Amino acid sequence: MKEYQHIKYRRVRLSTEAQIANSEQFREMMSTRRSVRHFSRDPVSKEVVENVIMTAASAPSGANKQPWTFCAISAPEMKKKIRLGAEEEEKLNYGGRMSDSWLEDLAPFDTNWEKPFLEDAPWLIVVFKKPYEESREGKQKNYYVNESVGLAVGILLTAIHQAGLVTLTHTPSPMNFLEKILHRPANERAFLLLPVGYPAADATVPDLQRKTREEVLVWYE
Ligand code: IYR
Repeated sequence: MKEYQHIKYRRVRLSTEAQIANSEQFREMMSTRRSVRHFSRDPVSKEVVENVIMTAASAPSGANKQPWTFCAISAPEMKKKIRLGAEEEEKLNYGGRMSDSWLEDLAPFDTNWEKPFLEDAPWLIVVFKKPYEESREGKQKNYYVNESVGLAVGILLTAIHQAGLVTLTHTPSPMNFLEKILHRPANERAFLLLPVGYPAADATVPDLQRKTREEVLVWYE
């Protein structure tokens, strides 16, 4: 068995007061995150997009395989293709592929098959998962792929919000049209599509409530 080196890891220890202050401030900041479906066409710097993606790519993953690829798209003709591909699927979803109870659950969000945000947002980030790696030795399976890529996307949402931007976790279904449009290799499967930008001047969000502490948190002290 090959020998692997470990390196020292240290963090500055914060006082309890500083931990409370930091976590409160971060909680407050994150409490203003909302999924947004109405985007401004104002541009967003490529540097910001690179920073939020590389922050996402710092996520932990099964056996550190980092089984993800992030495609960042600003080319208008590509965004148009993606919009048309998504709308084609969504027409079928809203036209009968989704159950009545599903459509009822979606009613508060006022969604339909039309996805103008896929052209309005200055950037689309398409996240791909890699169930396996392909090398000369053959296929090597990755581990906990959905969990790993889900963690990376959680960090991506956080980084986008912290940068003062908005996004939407959009899952046109099925999503395989994205693999074709973006010419992804055989070992990549579309995981999530995120428009990124500023909210439109007249953007609204549904009046939803987050679950309370009593509903989501159980202590065992
Ligand atoms: N994919 C469709 C429907 C949809 C499904 C869920 I679950 C949502 O939370 C929101 C929408 C669409 O994007 O409209």
